[in-house]
Amino acid sequence: MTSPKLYDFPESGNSYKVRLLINLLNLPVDIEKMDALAGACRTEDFKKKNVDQRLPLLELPDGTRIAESNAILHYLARGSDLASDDPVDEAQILRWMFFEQNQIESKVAEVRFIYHYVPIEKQNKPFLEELANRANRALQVMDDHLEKNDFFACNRFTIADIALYAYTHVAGEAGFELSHFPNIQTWIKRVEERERFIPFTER
Ligand SMILES: N[C@@H](CCC(=O)N[C@@H](CS)C(=O)NCC(=O)O)C(=O)O
Repeated sequence: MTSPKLYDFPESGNSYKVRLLINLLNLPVDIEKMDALAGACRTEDFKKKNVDQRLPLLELPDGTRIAESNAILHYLARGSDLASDDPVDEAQILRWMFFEQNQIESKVAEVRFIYHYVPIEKQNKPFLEELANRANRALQVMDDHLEKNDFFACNRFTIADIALYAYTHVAGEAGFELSHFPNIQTWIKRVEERERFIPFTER
């Protein structure tokens, strides 16, 4: 193996982040699609690759493996203009990538997952409502930041934007009203105008 290999779950926004970065930077990465919904990463064999048994997972030519979408973005973007070597700028990028995992992935994406995959009779309505309230607050934080900034960190497009774009642009699928967040809507267009951008549906 001479190129890194991405174990990809095409329906996952976390996997999409990595595919989007690979395309934007035109990186030589082999992609192996896995059907996580059918339990493909819950096998003993896959557990040997990633103890957390989730996707995406990046495997380097020397056999080293990197789990967690944002760690993979951080690794693959190093040295490019989507990352930064400056300690303060790098911290600002990471700040928004941690926010993404804490506030967007674990709330907006969770609500979207429940809407899509949990039968309505099994949905816990009060829990879903609380999660949606918290997700709306997180979207408001993003919208407020974007009122004075075109992008999330360093005054330019970085992997922080890629991380946040993945689940934010499909928030409507989870019942969130993106028209309440006009700055997010403008930022989404800005991201989608990038050269070599690919949509979530390109799998
Ligand atoms: N924080 C992790 C989340 C990974 C994750 O939850 N992956 C899901 C898909 S979005 C998965 O592999 N689910 C399959 C399973 O749990 O069996 C990341 O950002 O990579």
